[in-house]
Amino acid sequence: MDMTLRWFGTGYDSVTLEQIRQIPGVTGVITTLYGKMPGEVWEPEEIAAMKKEVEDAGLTVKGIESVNVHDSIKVGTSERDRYIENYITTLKRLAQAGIHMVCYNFMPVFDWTRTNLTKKRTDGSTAMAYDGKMVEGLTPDQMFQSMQKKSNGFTLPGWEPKRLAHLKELFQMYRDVDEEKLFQNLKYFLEAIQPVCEKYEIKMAIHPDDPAWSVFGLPRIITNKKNLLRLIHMVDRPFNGITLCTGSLGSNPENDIPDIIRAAGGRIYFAHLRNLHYNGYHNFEETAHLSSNGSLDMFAIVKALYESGFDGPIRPDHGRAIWGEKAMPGYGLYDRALGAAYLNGLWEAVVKMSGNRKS
Ligand code: DNO
Repeated sequence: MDMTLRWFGTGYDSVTLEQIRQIPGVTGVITTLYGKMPGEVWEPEEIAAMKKEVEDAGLTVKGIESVNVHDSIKVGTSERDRYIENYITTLKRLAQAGIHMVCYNFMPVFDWTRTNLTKKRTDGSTAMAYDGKMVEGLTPDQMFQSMQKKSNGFTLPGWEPKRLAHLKELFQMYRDVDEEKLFQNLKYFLEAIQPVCEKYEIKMAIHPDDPAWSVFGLPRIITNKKNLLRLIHMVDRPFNGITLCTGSLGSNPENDIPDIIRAAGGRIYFAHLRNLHYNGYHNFEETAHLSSNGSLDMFAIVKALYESGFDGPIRPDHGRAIWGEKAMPGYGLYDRALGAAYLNGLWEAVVKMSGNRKS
């Protein structure tokens, strides 16, 4: 297991590589070329520069989050083959630079979605929250505006203003896409890229939909155990894998995360670990990482990961805003560093309890 932190790159992130390096047990970052639009080809020089910057700071690039998938691939338009070719070119170039794990998602239009980015918690910190009732009263554009307004001036991952400026067209594109069609388009994409992933040993790790249900009537498919198993089996090849995001899957209390980990049969290549508290139906708020702070049993999750043989990168996911830090919501330094320390402690405990002295 490699403990990592997500880093958006100089100019995009308030956290520096030097700070990340001082978090005990963190040896690498998960990063991206944040300015790239979905569908754009990544140039070898840009990849090399990103890698060099990370390595010069004494860290390693453990994977990419994300190489975003162009909407034409998700919708299945006549342009998709061209964009799949671009995607393949980027994958090859990443592998040639020594990067072998890529996280992506297949969510239509919106990536992760929250109705409040600064909900006050009882300890005075703020955290991100979702209330399904509020979504009912919003238009997609209002949702976009409210996410943008509360983002402390940062561009949130998956919420590229340039792409979302065309919200109407985007919704129009998806009008005939239901869950079944989306699954078929995902299959088409994975079948096209898997030969390249095998040749270059690139682990693809799909990110679950966050929250794990349909928003604004758009289909969402990476939401539960049944659909995750469908994804694995419909393109049953070793480099077709999963990002286990406990906060996304955990948004639905019916998802038993340790059970999902065991069912995934070693196809989890990346893990986002965080906790949340259920407030009711389609209503939750993020918490500190500790089990006692939220509704998820983080010990059981880490134990299941270890016992399933997981050996990929883990990153502490969204943190609260604490100690007056001004950062991208969910991605400040302090609470994620606390999360990394806690998760490292859990990992050490499960390793030693298993009788294996090496962590
Ligand atoms: C939000 C993130 C997502 C995630 C993408 C992966 O904080 O978890 O934006 O990176 O969905 O493609």
